[in-house]
Amino acid sequence: MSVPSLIRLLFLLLLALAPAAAPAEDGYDLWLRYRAVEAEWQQRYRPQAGAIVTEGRSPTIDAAAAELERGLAGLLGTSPARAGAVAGDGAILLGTPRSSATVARLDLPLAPLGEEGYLIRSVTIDGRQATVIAANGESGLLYGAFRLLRLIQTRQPIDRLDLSDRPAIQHRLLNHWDNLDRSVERGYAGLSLWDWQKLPEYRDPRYVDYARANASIGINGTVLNNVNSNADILTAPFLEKVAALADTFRPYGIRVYLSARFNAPMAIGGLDTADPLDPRVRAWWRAKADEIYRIIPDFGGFLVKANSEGQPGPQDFGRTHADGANMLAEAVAPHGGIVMWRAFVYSNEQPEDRARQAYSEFQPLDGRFRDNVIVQVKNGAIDFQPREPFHPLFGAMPETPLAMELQITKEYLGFATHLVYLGTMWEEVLDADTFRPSAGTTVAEVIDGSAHDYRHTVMAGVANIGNDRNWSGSQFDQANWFAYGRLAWDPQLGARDIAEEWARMTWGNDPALVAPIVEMMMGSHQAVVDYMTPLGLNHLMATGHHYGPGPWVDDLEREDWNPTYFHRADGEGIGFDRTASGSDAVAQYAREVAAIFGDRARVPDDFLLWFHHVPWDHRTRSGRTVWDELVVRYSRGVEAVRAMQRQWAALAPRVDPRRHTEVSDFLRIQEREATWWRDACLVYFQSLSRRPFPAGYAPPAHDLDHYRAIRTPYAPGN
Ligand code: GCW
Repeated sequence: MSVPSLIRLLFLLLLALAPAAAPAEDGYDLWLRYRAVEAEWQQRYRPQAGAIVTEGRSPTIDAAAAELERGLAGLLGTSPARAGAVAGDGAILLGTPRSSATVARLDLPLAPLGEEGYLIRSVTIDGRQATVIAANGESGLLYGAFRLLRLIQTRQPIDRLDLSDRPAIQHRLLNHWDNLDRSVERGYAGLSLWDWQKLPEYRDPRYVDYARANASIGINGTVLNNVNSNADILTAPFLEKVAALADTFRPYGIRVYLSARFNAPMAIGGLDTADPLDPRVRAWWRAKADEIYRIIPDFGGFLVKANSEGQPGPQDFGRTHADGANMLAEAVAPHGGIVMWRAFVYSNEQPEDRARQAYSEFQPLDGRFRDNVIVQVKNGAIDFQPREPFHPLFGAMPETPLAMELQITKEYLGFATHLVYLGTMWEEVLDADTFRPSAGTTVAEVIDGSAHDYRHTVMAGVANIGNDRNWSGSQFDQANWFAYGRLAWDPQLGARDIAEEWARMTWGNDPALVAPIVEMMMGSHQAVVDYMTPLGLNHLMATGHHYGPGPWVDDLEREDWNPTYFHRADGEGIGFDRTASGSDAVAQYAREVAAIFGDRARVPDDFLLWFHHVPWDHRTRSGRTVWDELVVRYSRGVEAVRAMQRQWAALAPRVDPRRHTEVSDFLRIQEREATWWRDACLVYFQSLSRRPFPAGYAPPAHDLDHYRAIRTPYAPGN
């Protein structure tokens, strides 16, 4: 052997002996990282992880067992054997009373758990100590398996367990705004995961990881295509592709749904009308539904955006939203399907305040929908703005199940680069008191059906998922996917608890890591509101792509697309008067709520300019004038981002370098953009208020023309 090859050999030998460096993490594993627990926890957990016992088999039982195998192997470094019977101490028994005679024999209190709930208990089986994960339905086993893993991932004891859980909402769905060419409307995480061109033959293994991630947080349905939909998805070749995805997701308890284009009978069916009362149109949809259910027997149903932003709908034929929804509902009813009909409608011909239009259109239709129709309402009345008061429809349609639609993807909240945890925003809406029918009836209770005894309950989240390695476009945006799933399962959960759970699973359990991460997350939504749209301002974004500030824009074709429509600032004051002296949108809320929002002295500062037009010198609750308060809040928002930068920098020794660097770099983008937002908005508003900057606050670096001249034509997601 030559000397150089000897040196090489020695070098390789040394390398092999060096302690193995952990592979660079890129975020692909999400919150399912399953990195090894600390030695003392290994000691505690291992006795409970002797074997994984399943008496019966099925794709879902196998998926649950495989996840336990994978998780325990990573977390505990053991590979518990899969067994068909409890043979020694430490078994994890997984089964329904149907799949497992042992589970049936244990006679556990499963009745209150429904089909998807689960129970986990430390038990003794024939003298052997075991942990049983039991459920009525197999998806409950999957949820129970993920729960057990989560206990370990967050370092909770598992030796004396007695817990159970069930979802509060039946249909916990992702809505993908994915187009058939793989572009994603409002998507900031790469292309669509669905590789239509290679389906149905090629099933990207990533589809399974997608399903695992969703199952781990309880999501049980996915609408595959954009609500601005293309009728081609309903043609036979595409339905075969959809069926392949449905087959892949089924073991994970996930059903597929499709967005249906209302005029599909014309676009792909050769009819000359899509009138929902025309018998030929009804027959076409019934046949289409039959065709879908033949190949996807558990197809979930349709989601529809109709007569909204140019989409076709029943009003094109002189019919109502109820006529349109009921026709589709009739088509899927024999198969057990549902129709989710979106209430996001507004029309330019209507001089009515845009915030009022959905309520005006839908509230009078209460009780006119078939019983498998759910009306899907965004969390606020305008459009996923950084902060909106809860939508007045919640509580106002007792005879019609209402779904809540949240936007996980951050169209109006800094895209994927800004660190913004949405859990707190969603919690704020879910906890809001509708006062309908009486005080204490929260939005969450409307959505989970308890307030009005809804027959169907649905939560929908517009997905932030694409084919980026980290799935969501940034490490921290994964938290929003996670939080959405957890809240859809249980809308009463606290945003802080969810953040902590996610932080532990995603970054590690070191308290010196968890505490600052949770703190960053908990303050991040208020920060973005402050530097973009404080005090109840909204829709100040630049045109089309909604990236960056454009509060001066006043020349768009529709009045209610212009930021100036929403802020109404002039030399005298600022804000949209939605009280009785203005559009009276407050009257759409319960009397008690209207009394608060409609009163300048009682409305929270966070919603002041949403409901009121006030003079620049109006005193906010802080004691400062509205102008000074704007300056303070915009500046505070930027400062909050800088504080996050410092907090994150201090965590460098505790976080793997690749993910740490990515987050640091994104925070730099956020700091630059937050500053841009603050400066552009303040320079613009000052050109109207003509007030000086309060002491201690420096005026922006440039003049208004500078900010107005900034163009960003290639912003993603448009
Ligand atoms: O927020 C707006 C978006 C549109 C979207 C629409 C909707 C899918 O800018 O991109 O279209 O809402 O929710 O229908």
